[in-house]
Amino acid sequence: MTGGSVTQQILGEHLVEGELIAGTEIAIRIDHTLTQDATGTLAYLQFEALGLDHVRNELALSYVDHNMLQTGFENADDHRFLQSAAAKFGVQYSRPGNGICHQVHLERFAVPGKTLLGSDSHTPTAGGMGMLAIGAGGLDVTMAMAGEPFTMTMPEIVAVRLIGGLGQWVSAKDIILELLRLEGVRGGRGRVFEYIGLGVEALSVPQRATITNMGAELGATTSIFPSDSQTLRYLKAQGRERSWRAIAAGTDAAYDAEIVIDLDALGPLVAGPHSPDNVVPVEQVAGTLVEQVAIGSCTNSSYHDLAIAARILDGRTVHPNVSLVITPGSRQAFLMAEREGIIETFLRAGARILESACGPCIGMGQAPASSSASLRSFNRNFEGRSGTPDARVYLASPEVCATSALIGRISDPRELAIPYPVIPLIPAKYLIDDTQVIANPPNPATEIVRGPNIAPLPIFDALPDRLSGPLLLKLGDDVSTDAIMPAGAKVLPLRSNIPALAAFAFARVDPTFAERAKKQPGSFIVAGSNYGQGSSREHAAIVLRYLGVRVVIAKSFARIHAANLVNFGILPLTFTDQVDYDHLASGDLLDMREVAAQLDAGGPVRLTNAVGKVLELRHELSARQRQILRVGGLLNHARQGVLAVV
Ligand code: MIC
Ligand code: SF4
Repeated sequence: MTGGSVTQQILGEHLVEGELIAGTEIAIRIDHTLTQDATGTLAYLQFEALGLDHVRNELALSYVDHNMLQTGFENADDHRFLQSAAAKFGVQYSRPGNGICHQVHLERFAVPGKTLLGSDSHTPTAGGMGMLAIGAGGLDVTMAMAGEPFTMTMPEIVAVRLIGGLGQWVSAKDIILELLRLEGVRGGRGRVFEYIGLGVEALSVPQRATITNMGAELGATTSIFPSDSQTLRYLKAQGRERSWRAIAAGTDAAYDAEIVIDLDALGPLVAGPHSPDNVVPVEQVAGTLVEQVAIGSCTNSSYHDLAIAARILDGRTVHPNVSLVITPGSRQAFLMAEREGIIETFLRAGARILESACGPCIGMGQAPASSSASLRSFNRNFEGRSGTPDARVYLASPEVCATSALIGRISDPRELAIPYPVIPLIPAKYLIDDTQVIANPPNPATEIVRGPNIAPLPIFDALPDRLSGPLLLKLGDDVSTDAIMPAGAKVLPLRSNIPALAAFAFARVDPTFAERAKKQPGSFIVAGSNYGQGSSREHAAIVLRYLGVRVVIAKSFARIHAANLVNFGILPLTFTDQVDYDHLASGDLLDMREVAAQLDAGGPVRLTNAVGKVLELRHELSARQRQILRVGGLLNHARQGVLAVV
């Protein structure tokens, strides 16, 4: 068969501009969009600001799954805002309680061969279905809903060849943890991971989705599996076989690199604090006391994940010092678990069952006890993300989590004195009930309902020709967006109120930051490699811009965050010579002249530091991005008549 890799085939079918040459700018047509509530409010405020009366892409979904703890009016107001915006613009609305966006999209909407752009970094989950699914900032998703193509740098395509088969007690989570061990959190920058080889065939769609989901932690543009008989089986079980088409890499498929993982040789793995790539075999951390175990999140909360955990817990009770919390990934998984006695098993074992939502994964409740260890089947363990600054969070498969909950220490499930539970990877038929998704034909007459916490979008000015100001903060490598703009139960309710949210920028890194920034507009930030890794939250760019930050200089940037900086008019620059990082210190006054001309010239961008030394920096901005920056951001750019479809 010819046709190139799966990635190339789907990109080729959706290509609007450019060529599929790695490192060059391409634009692709987007079929599906998804937003979640924590990024969705801004996305729909921005859509409203474009002045369009309905979404233009094939299928737009608005999920509510993050901001679910209603300790004040803010989150409920946001839900009401989202529901009314969805009704007005013709967006389907998945109600709170219906499940985590990625899990529900996989179950009920994902289609092999189509493209999906989502305002959440784990959007590539749908790659488990052979869909080309990419995470992006909310404004990029807004533009896709406006029918605009999505512009990105064509990634390299890396083949991940799976050979052999998973042994007992070894799970899909261990495959992606192994890749994180091999490649690290920067290993996926500018790359797509495409899974090939005989080891792929035995993996079910939910297993594949665990792998593509956590590909986000590699910093990858996306991850994808072929669409094959497993995909058909899954779609049939979801009553959606009509959405199936076969997509396989052609015999001529050429990849930029290949990584081989021998599944026979894999054992259970654990990522230790505070990074998803801090991966070791379970034996190395076995014995670590855990006070909390959490099974859930968009990585590992499928029906099968719940079923296997229940079989391990069946007839036993969790260790008295362990709080076991379970968040089923979707209402479908929850209902099936309830119907089949899985929920009863959990309850009898002493588990605490939460609603179908992100919950503890984003610090929306269930913050662990001070300086304790929490073991989670989730995808991220950045410092402080759990809501407890000194908690140590470990990541592992549902099998390791359930076993450890019984023993009270991180434990190897292979040492359990029970036979390996054999459970079909997917049921013959899933329980189908789409009543909690409101299909909205566009109704421009609908009034959008706004609560008092929904603030107007800030208005940003154009890029001045001289940028001079203080270096406010100098940071190290791998700074996550959780460090830039924390989430959690206290801060997330402010997501639709940028002035209030801005007070928390870098709060865990430097509590004086927001106040200092406000007083010194035109400021700079300096960071090491992979600045802005992790989430897609554009708030991590908007609040900085709101506080007057104009330039971020880093050794390198994470893809989504770099795009978000441009979208909100912050200039991302990199060091030509990495030692120049050492020539900059917090408090330095920096000066950059003739900014637009320097950017357009394409050569080094010169900046003078505190002692008059000229540093040569670089940018990787396309002509389109320079134009966006010049006018102060993508929203200004779109409103100035560049939007093709209006
Ligand atoms: C996350 O896992 O960090 C989030 C919360 O889902 C984010 C989105 C957000 O910050 O709202 C993500 O992954 O993009
Ligand atoms: Fe939600 Fe956590 Fe998944 Fe983010 S990683 S979408 S917070 S479950």
